[in-house]
Amino acid sequence: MAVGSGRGALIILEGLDRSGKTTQCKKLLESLRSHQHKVKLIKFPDRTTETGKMIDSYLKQNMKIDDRAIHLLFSANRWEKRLEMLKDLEQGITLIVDRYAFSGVAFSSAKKGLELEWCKCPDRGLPKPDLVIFLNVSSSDAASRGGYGEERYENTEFQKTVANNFKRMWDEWKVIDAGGSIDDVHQTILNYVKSTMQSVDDKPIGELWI
Ligand code: FDM
Repeated sequence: MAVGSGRGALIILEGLDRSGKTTQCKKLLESLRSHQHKVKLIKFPDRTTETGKMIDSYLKQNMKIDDRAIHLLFSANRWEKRLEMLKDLEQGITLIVDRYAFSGVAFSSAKKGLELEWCKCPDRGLPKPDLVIFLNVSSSDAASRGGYGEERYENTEFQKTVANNFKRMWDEWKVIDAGGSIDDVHQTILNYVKSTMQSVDDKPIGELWI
């Protein structure tokens, strides 16, 4: 593959907590970098910005926020990165993104009274991924991988509902069995990512859910 031709690809990794998503994002970054690809890793929520600090406080259970208001904050946390993401992609930098709007929808719509369609609205128009990889692990396996921490949402019942919500969106994704070895999962991801990077070329960047 020619390095540096065309725009970068927008690659999203999604999955339940403890699906190995963060490990796989890092391995993917290292592997692409070692082959001289221009690539960056970003993560949502980005806890460093002003919205991110509120989200962090909410997740650590230090602050109560209305369910819809926190949903909008998670979305704002993505919108504030939009221009930077578009600029990077146009400059040929591939972005690996650890969680995106799909987490936003899957987690929020696991709460009472929040419809999936309502949850999608605030993220409509964000840069559209060229590839979404979902690391699939059963919620009980995920819970047994080192156990959950203290953060909000880290319990088996809630994660089961989240898993079902992800399934309602995953028709166009690459769903990978995350139960395999770290290296096998990495190879599978790498193959999908490389073919996506070759295919984006100069195709315009789409808009999510439009
Ligand atoms: N989460 C993440 C949401 O509820 N909405 C979102 O839009 C995003 C991006 O925040 F439980 C949830 C998912 C997870 C928590 O994620 C923090 P990390 O990956 O553990 O930081």
